[in-house]
Amino acid sequence: MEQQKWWKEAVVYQVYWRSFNDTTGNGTGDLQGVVEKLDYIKSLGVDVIWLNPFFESPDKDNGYDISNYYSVMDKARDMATFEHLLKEVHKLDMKLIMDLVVNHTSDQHPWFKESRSSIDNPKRDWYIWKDPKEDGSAPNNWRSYFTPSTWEYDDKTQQYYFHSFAIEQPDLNWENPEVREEIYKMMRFWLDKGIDGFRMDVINLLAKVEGYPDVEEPETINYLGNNPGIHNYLKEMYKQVLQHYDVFTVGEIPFVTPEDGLLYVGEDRQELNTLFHFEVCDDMVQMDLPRFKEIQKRWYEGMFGRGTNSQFLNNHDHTRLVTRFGNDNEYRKESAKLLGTLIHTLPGIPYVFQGEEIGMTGVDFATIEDYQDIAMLNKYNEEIEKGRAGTEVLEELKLLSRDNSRTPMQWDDRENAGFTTGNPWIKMNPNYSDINVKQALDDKNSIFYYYQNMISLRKKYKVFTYGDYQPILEDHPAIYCYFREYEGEKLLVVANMSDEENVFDYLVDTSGAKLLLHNYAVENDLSYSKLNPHEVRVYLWT
Ligand code: TEU
Repeated sequence: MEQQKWWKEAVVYQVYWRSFNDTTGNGTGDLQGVVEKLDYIKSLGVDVIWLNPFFESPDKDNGYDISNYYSVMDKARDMATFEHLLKEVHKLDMKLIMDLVVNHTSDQHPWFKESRSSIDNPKRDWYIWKDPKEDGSAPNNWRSYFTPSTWEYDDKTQQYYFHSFAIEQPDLNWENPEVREEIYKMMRFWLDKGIDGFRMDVINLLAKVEGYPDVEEPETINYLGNNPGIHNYLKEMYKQVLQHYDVFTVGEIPFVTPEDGLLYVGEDRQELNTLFHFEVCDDMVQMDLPRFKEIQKRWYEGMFGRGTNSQFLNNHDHTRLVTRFGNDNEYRKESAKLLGTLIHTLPGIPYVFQGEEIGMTGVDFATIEDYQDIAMLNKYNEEIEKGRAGTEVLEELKLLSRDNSRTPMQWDDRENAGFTTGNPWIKMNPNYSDINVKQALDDKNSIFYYYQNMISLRKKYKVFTYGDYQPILEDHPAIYCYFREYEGEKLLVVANMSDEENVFDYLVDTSGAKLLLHNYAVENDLSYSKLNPHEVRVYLWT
């Protein structure tokens, strides 16, 4: 019988604070802005807030380039405000997890400044330095997430340093025990302040491929992570830090199969509690239902009862779900409710990205100048340097641009949607006059109230959390349908993921069941009935 844990029954709300609520008028959200919206977050029924990085940083990659782990970025405000936020979160009986970004630091971090100052500096080995090849070129042909090469040459010491992301984000050398001890000390500093856990940034990139050999296909970048030695580091981190606190950890774990995934979160592994895998968000550009079903089934079979998965379809790196995986136009509300229902009824811990609960959409800025994300701008420049036309490259990069989910939160229809009285750090999505929290709270049929009700049902019935997973109509190209069962509770989820009507050609007696959730008025019995475009229904037998 699966062990019950508080975090297994949690629903997590992700707050990208710089785009959430600005209380100073400087155009960037801040931690005080989160404090002022805690009642709103609480009213949704969520349990845990995941706060993106707010540490001191030159902000080249929106805080994922940290220059001081012990202080709060001015834009976010200060340590006192963070401590106040944490206290207020706990007062509302919620929990707060923060981002742990320890695969790399900023190149402005004093550790790196020391490391690059000279070959024999005591901190040289805190980062990864290699000599050039005989012809002066980079040590190997690896590509990084954000640049054509993972290597940046340093004129002063005539060596290359390694970076899995931007050149401003040099990777720490986790082989060095001093580095690991320093990170564990930092983790204890924040845990002793009372935080409830960590979302761990690309945590399976810490171990590198021995010898850094050239690879056949640099474009895949999967050589960056899931390498031998990673589990030694995570076991040590658990032993040295995590086991001493009642905390929740979720690892961002790219490039893994369910079997690999279990090595990170298996209940007997003493490493992490849960993970984000990226078979959907990294590898499936738009909704491909047969593939989505296959991924969900394989991860369920690979993990169920032994490790805990997560369910998400967007975050600060991945385009808003209704735009990428649904229909953000004529069926925006229905589609948003349907996709939300999948996230909250499929096996795993559900994540809500700020604005998802009101059906915010991706954005279509006119020019490259409107985009801010270093990953997109780097890719744009790389393609331009190849001689390609700007307009063509821009169109190509728009759908998956990370800025799609980073436009400011839409609170109401005032100027700048009530996000700021200043000039927003990134342009607003012009549809905020129609799509905003005020409008959603005034509409009893809104996506907000659907999410609120769904989350309360998830709290009431344990089958949502601990139920098994029995897919049916597995070959249907447009209808996604599955049962979940747990201790006498049985759920049936039926979703028509198409702009067209589809017939539910399957016999199921729903007479004894309760219709828990639906996004259309239901006039007919389910069996062999016509489902409307993007219609979803959830039935429960007890
Ligand atoms: O993201 C890593 C990243 O690039 C994700 O977009 C990707 O989907 C995932 O790793 C699977 O490959 C993290 C942060 O979320 C992102 O914002 C940072 O830019 C990046 O790490 C570097 O810290």
